[in-house]
Amino acid sequence: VTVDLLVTGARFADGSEGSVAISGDRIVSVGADAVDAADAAEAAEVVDAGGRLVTPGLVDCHTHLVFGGDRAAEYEQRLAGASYEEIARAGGGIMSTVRRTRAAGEDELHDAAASRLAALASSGVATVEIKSGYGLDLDTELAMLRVARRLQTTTGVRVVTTFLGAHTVPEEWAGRADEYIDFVCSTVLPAVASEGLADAVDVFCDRVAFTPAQAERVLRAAASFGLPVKLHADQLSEFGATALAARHRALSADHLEHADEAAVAALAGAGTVAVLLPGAAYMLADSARPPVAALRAAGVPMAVATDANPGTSPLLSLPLAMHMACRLFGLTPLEALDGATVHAAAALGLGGEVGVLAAGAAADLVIWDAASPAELVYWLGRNLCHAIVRKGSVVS
Ligand code: DI6
Ligand code: FE
Repeated sequence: VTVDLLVTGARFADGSEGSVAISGDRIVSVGADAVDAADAAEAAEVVDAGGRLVTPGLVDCHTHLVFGGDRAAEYEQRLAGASYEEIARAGGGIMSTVRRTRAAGEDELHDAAASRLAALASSGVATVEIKSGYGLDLDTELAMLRVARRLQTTTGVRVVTTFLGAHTVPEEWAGRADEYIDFVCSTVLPAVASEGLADAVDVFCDRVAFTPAQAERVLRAAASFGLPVKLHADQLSEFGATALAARHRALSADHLEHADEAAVAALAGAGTVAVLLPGAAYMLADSARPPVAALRAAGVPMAVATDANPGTSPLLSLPLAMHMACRLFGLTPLEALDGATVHAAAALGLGGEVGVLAAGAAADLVIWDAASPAELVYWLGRNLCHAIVRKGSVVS
């Protein structure tokens, strides 16, 4: 094979050393004997990592990056003691972002999201999932997903899209949640599916949003279009959502601050990834914690994501989310790194394609100004990316 890019002097997360050989946009070999001397001599470009930690490009498997406006004023109210749920019930919260998103043009949505995505990418993210859910009408939900798709072309970050039409009951459907679910299932989702705008479908299943019965209707509709599902599950209260995700063999069940042990066992049996979102627990100053010890004991893969959104997690650094997953939720540094790479890829149905350093995988990697996963999650608010390779090219 022709080696287009050879990264030498790499230290891997397990402490071993070696190189990564890349041909085109694919990794061709990894490790101590990544390439034979002849191929290495002919490599078009060689980058010496100098003993630095080299990991797969990070995968942020849960974000809401496309939205209008921001919620800094609400955050100020929360700092003064108002609760997230009080603000939401008074017409703020998700609905206030919905109003701003509906009022914004597609270009405006794109430009604001592109700047946030640039920040996330500079933190080491090569693959990002982006949800809709701030449109909650046909036109704006489609617009959000089109913007998300366009971001892949304009930023070079791989984008996976998720339809979250069931994020909250919009004000024009107040008191008619079941009818709104009908509309999502029979009008919006079919349009999303026929335009190929979503790679998966998600529902916010919690006491401020939709019941398990309502969520289940959306999950069934998604399955009828062949789309995989995931759930915002048991974030604010134990609501049966984690168990529902397992029953539907969801790709992931996300949040889980209030998930119980029986639900954890169900996740293990279903092969569903638990996505931990410490940024939201931090911003909400919520003391509830996902059942990490039970997840670990049951062998449920744990991903870590930013949940980047204007209300509960305006977090644009995945390494900072990894730091929080360790400090707040008790993950080990290696678990946090696996959570932002291999398990995050699985949560998107992209296992083997991204989030791993292995022959055949996408040639996305990060060279860190750190020697170990521990050092990566130790620094706070310092960008440790030394170099980023995406699709086989050094981008910074
Ligand atoms: N859970 C969350 O943390 C976000 N969405 C969700 O379903 C919050 C979204 C927001 O407040 O804008
Ligand atoms: Fe979320």
